[in-house]
Amino acid sequence: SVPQPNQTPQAGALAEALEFLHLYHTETSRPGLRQRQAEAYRGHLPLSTDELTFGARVAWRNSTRCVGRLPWQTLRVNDLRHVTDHDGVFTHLLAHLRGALNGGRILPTMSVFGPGVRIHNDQLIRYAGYRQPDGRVIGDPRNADLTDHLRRLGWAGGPGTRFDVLPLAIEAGGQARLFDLPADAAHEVHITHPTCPAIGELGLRWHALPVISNLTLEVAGESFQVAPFNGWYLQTEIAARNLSDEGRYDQLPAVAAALGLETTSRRSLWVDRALLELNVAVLHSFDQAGVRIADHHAVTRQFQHFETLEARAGRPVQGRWSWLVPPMAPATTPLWDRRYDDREVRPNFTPQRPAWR
Ligand code: NRG
Repeated sequence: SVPQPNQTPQAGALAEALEFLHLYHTETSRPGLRQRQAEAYRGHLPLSTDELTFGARVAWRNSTRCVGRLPWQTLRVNDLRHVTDHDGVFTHLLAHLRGALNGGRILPTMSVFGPGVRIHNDQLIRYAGYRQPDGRVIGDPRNADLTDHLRRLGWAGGPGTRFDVLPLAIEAGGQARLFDLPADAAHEVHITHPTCPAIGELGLRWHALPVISNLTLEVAGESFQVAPFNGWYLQTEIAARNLSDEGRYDQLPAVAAALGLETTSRRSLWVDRALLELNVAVLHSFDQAGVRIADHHAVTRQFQHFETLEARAGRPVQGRWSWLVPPMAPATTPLWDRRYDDREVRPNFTPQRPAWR
């Protein structure tokens, strides 16, 4: 039986460990629950690789903000808890990036590193945002603070384009070092449109892999601060937000001009037309490049299927509606009329404060 958690953090961690072991042994039908729980009571619970892998997959399954949870059981986990030095971490991150890209047939992957390591970048692949004297930013304004930070760490800066890939700042033993990503590890897709060449001439691009590196993996009362993971993009993330938001690349006016739209009044819906064609362009470009990407119609239907499978397994699904519903044509997707319980359950991912703030 599971003890009542009391107020101390250790007791909370113990209760979480016991609960996790129960979940793991129930869902996987592996023997040995009693023995593992006894070990947890004695305060000695290094998770096995199999337990860690299961915990990471369930953390994905429990991610209330993720609409792409259907393939949660396919997550590959690299157990690198023994890796705690700069060069070792970088070498394994390169292997992660290349293995996860898999020639475009992206494989959901996580790499879990050992204690004392931090990655200062919030995603492994990020574009620089260079602040100009007049306050404008060349590149991705979202990464302007990170870019300033990397400069303070000694980065000389890139060529100064809108799409300069930032180096990684890897911290180990309290010391941060910078590592440049080779082009093949930061694979990119050039954005073209199937029928409007002028959109292709805007010089837009995006990287193939979203590798989130600022969430702590919480499993069995343990916190893994460096557990970068990726799935594949949903086109709205790139086309309806990163390239479109006024505080990001702000490309809708340029796309509208490429389309030859009259932009004097928003009432002409030029914003919507440009947004739609940019979404078409991103899907087209990733498809042409052979890089896996989801679209909001398919992924929301897959999410419904995930809900059906979870109900069949007797498990409730938690979700945050505002994150699950896409920022394109939301009412045309099956999630529009739904309501979700937004409770956070463990195992899960928790946001962390940047190591450098
Ligand atoms: N919107 C962010 C990425 C967030 C996570 N999205 C994923 N995750 N698809 C962006 O860079 O646009 N994933 O693990 O696949």
